[in-house]
Amino acid sequence: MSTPSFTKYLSDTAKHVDRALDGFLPKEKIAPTTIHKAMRYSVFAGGKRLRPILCLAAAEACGGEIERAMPAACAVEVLHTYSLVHDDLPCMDDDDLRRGRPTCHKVFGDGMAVLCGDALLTEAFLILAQTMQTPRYRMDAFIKELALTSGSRHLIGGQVMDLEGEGKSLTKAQLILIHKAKTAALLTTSLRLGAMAVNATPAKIEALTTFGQSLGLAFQIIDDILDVTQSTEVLGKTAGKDANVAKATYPAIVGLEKSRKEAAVLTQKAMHSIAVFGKKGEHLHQLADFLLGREY
Ligand code: GRG
Repeated sequence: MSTPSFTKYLSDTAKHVDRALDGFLPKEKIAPTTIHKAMRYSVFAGGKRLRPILCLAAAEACGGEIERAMPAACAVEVLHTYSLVHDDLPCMDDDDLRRGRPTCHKVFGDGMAVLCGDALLTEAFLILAQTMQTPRYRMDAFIKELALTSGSRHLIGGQVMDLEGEGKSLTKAQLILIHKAKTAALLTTSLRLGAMAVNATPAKIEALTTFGQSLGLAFQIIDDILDVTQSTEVLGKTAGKDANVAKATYPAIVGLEKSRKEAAVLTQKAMHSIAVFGKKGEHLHQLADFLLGREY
């Protein structure tokens, strides 16, 4: 259950991230203006800012100053936005609605949306490169962390498996592999980068990695459930999409009830792995609880 103070924490942190994103991203008036308008249109479309919040909460759990993790927090959100812009293209998931607004290609055209995604991906690394190095983690460690997660081994690899799996009946194990690559990897990296930015010990990074992997899978199972149980208006993206394109989902493979139970078990597992942070990990703990109960 989300308390009023946690709801305020979420909205204050999202606003804090938005101000930082505004500072990092090229202004609309910079030429060529269309691409910068498209980038800002997509980034400021009203996402939950889950990845940056995880990044900042991880820095806090490790006892660090959250401002140190802000470039990493903005970098993961910008990279996430690129993946959404490209995923919505007609040659991918072909969607008209994202974050409650017409998708980038609907407003700016397909060509500009491809370039917008490319520019956001590149911009994410430019933003990440503004992180202050720490005694344990030099700049190459930050860059490698994000590059490994966003490349063909994880994010893009997950999309490849997803595309190739369309219309086929996948096993639960195959679906878990896709969910881990497409979703859990970037959530985990968000946490790891936040911890690295405040010079966390390898043991703390390990605990956050376990947390992210379980939380990420739970998050995607909930996403699959919401796709069948919620309306387009509430989700801000087209509901029932997965079933329409015969995509393998958790509810389709194991049923709704079992999906809910598995998400709850994974969330418990995630919470258990951050017990080592004690009171400092409270926001991470509340986030896991909030994500399990989310309705959009
Ligand atoms: C590189 C094209 C390309 C794809 C990579 C990440 C991805 C694979 C595709 C994006 C679409 C998708 C269904 C991703 C799964 C993760 C997920 C549920 C994303 C939505 O995240 P939220 O709910 O979105 O945090 P907001 O809009 O709130 O930020």
